[in-house]
Amino acid sequence: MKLSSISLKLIKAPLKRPFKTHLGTVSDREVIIVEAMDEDGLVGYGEAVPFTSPWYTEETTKTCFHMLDDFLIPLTLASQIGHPDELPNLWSGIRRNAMAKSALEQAILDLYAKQKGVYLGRLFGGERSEVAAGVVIASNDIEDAMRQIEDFSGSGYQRYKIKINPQNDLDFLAEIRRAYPDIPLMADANSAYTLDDIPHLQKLDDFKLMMIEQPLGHDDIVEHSFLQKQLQTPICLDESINSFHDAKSALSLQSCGVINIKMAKVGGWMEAVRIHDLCLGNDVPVWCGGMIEFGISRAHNIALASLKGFTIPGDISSSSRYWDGDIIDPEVIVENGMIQVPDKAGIGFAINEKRLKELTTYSKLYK
Ligand code: OSB
Ligand code: MG
Repeated sequence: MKLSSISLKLIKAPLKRPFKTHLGTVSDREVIIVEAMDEDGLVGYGEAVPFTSPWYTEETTKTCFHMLDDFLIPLTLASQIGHPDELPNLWSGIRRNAMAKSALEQAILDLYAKQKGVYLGRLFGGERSEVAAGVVIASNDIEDAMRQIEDFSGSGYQRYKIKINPQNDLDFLAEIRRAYPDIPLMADANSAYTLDDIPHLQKLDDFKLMMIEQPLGHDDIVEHSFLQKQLQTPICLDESINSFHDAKSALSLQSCGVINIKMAKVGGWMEAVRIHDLCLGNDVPVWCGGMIEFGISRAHNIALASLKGFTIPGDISSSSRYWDGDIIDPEVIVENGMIQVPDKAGIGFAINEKRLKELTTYSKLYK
């Protein structure tokens, strides 16, 4: 395929409201936009979504920029690849750094799909014309959380995910169930519990949760297998799934009933699709996780969620959930709990160049 230059842009914007978990608070979001250009003026877009500190993954905005700047981009520009399929092999000498790889792979795949004139989701077998939307409530105040659920319900979200920890879980869930006995509800613990909490976690079985996400250690697969056998509520793994290999281990050990696939965290489209295919073949449902993302990442997620195995509404919410003005045009809109899957070439959304420029704090071009 033709690839003539690549650019990186650092962009930054405040969140409409702070995103709070027991691990900390996110109030401002900084990501790296990757642009892959060809000689005909086509541009493919990717978005690298680590945080500015390593609270959720070991990668940060700075390490990610460094990996792209010093290793991934020079290596990729120096070797004229024939097809994006060659990227995993080309980058195999660079260990981990999944988010850096994912963003560059996204940009190159978007460019490739635009060169072919085909929608990116279709390139990987995606068939859905719309995807079900879910939303995350991340607050440490129950009244604020209840207000958010009320606000979001206007868009008809098909799944609500509430951040929990051992201090607030019973109060939060009881209050939500009192007001909304039947809404599709799940809880994300972000590793707030240990195996000592089994009797406490068993109490959560009463709340009819769709699943509990990542109750135990962020890098654990074995203890979750033990815990799953003591809980009725299915476990969903998020932090523990960083590769196809992790997913295979989790399925063999029956550590979970559901997997949250985050393309960024597993190193990009190709690894995400391998995990999807594995889960589909084993009747394990998957959903598309979120990273408090801007529109380019959202567009890639919508394309991924158009694949057959994504049967549970994920973390893909409207652009306006987090932003006063997203960088894509049109923005992602949730109506009656659904998001329309575009059918234009590549990611299927245009870039809002004006907004992108407003948010850009630094940029660098590579030829
Ligand atoms: O654990 O799923 C998580 C956001 C940032 C880091 C970790 C997580 C999340 C979310 C998704 O919960 C929020 C979203 O993108 O809407
Ligand atoms: Mg999670």
